[in-house]
Amino acid sequence: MTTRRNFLRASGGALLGAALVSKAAQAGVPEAAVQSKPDTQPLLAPPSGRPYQPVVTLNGWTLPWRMNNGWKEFHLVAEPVRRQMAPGMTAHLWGYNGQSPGPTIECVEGDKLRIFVTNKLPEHTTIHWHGVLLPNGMDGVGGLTQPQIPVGKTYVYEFEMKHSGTFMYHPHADEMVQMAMGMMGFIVVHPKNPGSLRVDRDFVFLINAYDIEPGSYTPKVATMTDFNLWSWNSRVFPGIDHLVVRKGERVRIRMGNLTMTNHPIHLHGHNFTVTGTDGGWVPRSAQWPETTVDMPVGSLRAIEFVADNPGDWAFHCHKSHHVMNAMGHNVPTMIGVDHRGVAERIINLVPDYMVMGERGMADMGEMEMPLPDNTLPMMTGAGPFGPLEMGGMFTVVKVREGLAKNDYQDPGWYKHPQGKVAFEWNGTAPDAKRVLQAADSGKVLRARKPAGHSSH
Ligand SMILES: [Cu+2]
Repeated sequence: MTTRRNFLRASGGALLGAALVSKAAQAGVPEAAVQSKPDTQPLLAPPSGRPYQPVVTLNGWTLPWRMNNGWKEFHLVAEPVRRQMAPGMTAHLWGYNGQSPGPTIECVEGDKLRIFVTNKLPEHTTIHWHGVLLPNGMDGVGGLTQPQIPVGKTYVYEFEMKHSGTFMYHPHADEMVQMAMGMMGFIVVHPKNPGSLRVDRDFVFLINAYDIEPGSYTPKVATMTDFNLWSWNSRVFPGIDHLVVRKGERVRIRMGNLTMTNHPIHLHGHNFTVTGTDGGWVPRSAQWPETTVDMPVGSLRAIEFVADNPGDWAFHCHKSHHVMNAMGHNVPTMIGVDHRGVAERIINLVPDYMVMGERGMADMGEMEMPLPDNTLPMMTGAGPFGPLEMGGMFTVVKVREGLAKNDYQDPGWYKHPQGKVAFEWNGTAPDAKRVLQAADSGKVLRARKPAGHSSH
C-alpha cells in the first residue's frame, strides 16, 4: 500500500538518486567563459538562482555561472591578456578570462559559491575575496591561509555570501607584481529581497594605474607612485565608456580603488551620498551630501544620486595629473618664457623642433603630434565645442529624458536649450587694471618644475 508518507519517501529517494547522477555528471570543472572585447557588455540577467537587478560593468562584463546542487559555480582563469586601454594603445597585462580587470562576479546574499581558479600565469597566485566575510581558509592569503596555487593547477574556493554589498577580488601572492599587471575584479552581492536597496541603474568599475613607457606594452611592475596611465577598469579617456542614464532615475556607481594613491572622484551637475563601503551599507542617518568622494587605497564606495539634471556631466578624478595620459610628466613649465627668436634659430638647425607650453598647454589638446607606436596623447578627445584636453580617469555621465528602461546606447552629445550655453560678451567692457605688468610677469612666472616628481 502506498501511503502519502511512503510516496514522499520514495520520491525523495528518487530525487536524491537523480541529484547524485547529475552531480557525478557535472563533477568536472565548469567551462571558463572568455571575453575578448573591451566594450561594456549588456547586462547579464540571472538565468538561474534568485532574481536580482544586474549591474553594468564599465568596459567589462559579468561572469556566467552554472547551478550545481544548490551551489553557484564559477570558473576564473588567471592568465596573460591583451587589453586595449583606448583606441591606439594596447597593454600586455595579466588578468582573468581574457581581460583585465577580470569579469564581475554577481550573486545574491545567501548564495553558496564554488569558485574554481585555474592558474595559467608563469608564476603562482591566489585570490583574496576583499570585504567578503568567509571562513579563514577561504581568504586566499598565500602562505597564511593556503598554499599558493602552482602554475597549471586549479584550486576551489567555497563559501556562502552572508552579506549583500560591494566587494572585489585580487591576488594575495606576489601582490606588487600581480596588481601592477592588472589582476583584479569586482564582486557584487545583491540583497535577497530584490526590492530593497533598489536603484534603476547600477554601474561598477575598479580604479587602477599602470606605468607603461610610451612605445612599450608591459607595465613596469616596481613603480611605487609615479604611474603614467590612470585608468578605470584598465581603460583611459577617451576609452572609458559614457554612463548613460534616464532623467529622473536613481543611479548607483560602485567603485573600488586598487592603486597606490587616493582618488577624489567628482561628479558635475548633481550631488550624491555615499551609501555603501566594502564594510556594508551606510545607514541613511549617517549619509551626507557630496559632489566628490575620496577613494582611499584598498577601499570600495557606492554612491547614489537622482539624475534630475539633463546634460553631459563630467565625471572624473579631481587630481589633475590623473586626467592626463602618458608623456605628461617630465615637461618643464615654460609659461611666461618668450621663445620667439630662439625657436627660429633652432628650427634652422633642427627642422622638426617644436616649442610648446609658453602660453600654457592648451595647444596640446588640438595639436596632432607624432607619437611613438602604442601610446596615447597626453591631452586628447573632442567634444561638441572643441578639444576636451583630457586623458586618464575622465568620462561623461549623460542624463537624457525619455530613454527606454535598459537603454545604455550612447545618445550623442547633449542638445542644449536655446540661451543656456555660456556665450561671448560682444559689448564694451571696462578696462580691467592688470595686477602684473607685462614686463614683470616673466620674472614672476618663469618657473621650472623639478623632473621626476613622484608625489602625485
Ligand atoms: Cu586620481
